[in-house]
Amino acid sequence: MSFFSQLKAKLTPKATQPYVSGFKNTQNGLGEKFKALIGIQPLIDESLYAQLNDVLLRADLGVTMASELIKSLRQKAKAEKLTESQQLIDALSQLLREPFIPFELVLHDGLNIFLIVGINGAGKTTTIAKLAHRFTQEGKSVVTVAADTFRAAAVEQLKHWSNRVGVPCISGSPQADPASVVVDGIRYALAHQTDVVLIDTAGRLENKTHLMEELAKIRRVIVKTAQREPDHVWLVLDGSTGQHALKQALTFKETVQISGIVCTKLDGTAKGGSLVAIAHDLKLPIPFIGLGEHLDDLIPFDPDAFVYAITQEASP
Ligand SMILES: Nc1nc2c(ncn2[C@@H]2O[C@H](COP(=O)(O)OP(=O)(O)OP(=O)(O)O)[C@@H](O)[C@H]2O)c(=O)[nH]1
Ligand SMILES: [Mg+2]
Repeated sequence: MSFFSQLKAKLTPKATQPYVSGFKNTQNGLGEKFKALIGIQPLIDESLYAQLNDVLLRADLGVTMASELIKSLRQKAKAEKLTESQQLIDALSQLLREPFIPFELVLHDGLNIFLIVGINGAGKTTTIAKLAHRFTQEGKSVVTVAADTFRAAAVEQLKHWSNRVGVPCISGSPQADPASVVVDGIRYALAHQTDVVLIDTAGRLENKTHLMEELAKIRRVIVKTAQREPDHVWLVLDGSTGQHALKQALTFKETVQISGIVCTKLDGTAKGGSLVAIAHDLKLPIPFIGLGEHLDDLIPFDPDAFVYAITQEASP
């Protein structure tokens, strides 16, 4: 049974719908191109590999990931004695699925602590609003913490979203030490037996050492106040920047022990292929992706639906 047929058998139209519309542009650059190649060149030959490499690069998988995939593809073609281009593309789609680490978000009893980090404008605050909305709908109590104290507007933005969702927002005085606001937030959540605390942090560039150290400090005060590690430290990446996002992520991962990636702004991008490289290089799960600016536009990431959506045109 081909990989495509296995995917199709597993997925429902409801599960694939947001992926098919959200990743339409990525599909145009990937699945559509695969389909065209199969049409022109039904049998595998050397030039097919070069053309596939080209397609992968254009879909923003990055040079390293693309050449690794082509290498694995050659091995697979040899081992399985593949002759038709259709078979090769099917094998490639399977390889695109492999780097994704399974993830299921399970909230435990007691306080679940989420620390959200990332560079300026990646979508941290919006993601927190969307998460607060999701958890509230699941019947959980939520509190947000505005530890982005650099800009008054940042605090206002989180307060505004929290109001809309109907959850309390803990903030400090302007220019307060972000770590002290985090302590207040955790204490509040513990005192009120809240299920989820979502901590928003200021956007920072990964090359600004003192700001990265500040994140490490925030992590330490969480441990001190809550008497345990945060449950989730998620790095929010702007998916529309493709390979750029990946470079930032590596530094964040070293400084604050990131446990997962939320990739935003994937709606409309042609760079969706970068998700494969992100999963492969960072070896971290992708719990959620952002496919729009509304509260409902954060969806749990389903790697099967993703690979289906970006390659479907090439399936027989
Ligand atoms: N299209 C789209 N836009 C998004 C998505 N997520 C966030 N945005 C937009 O991206 C912009 C920046 O989002 P914020 O949530 O303010 O980003 P931030 O990381 O908190 O930014 P700073 O606090 O300045 O570091 C806003 O205009 C959001 O509406 C998404 O999934 N899709
Ligand atoms: Mg923000």
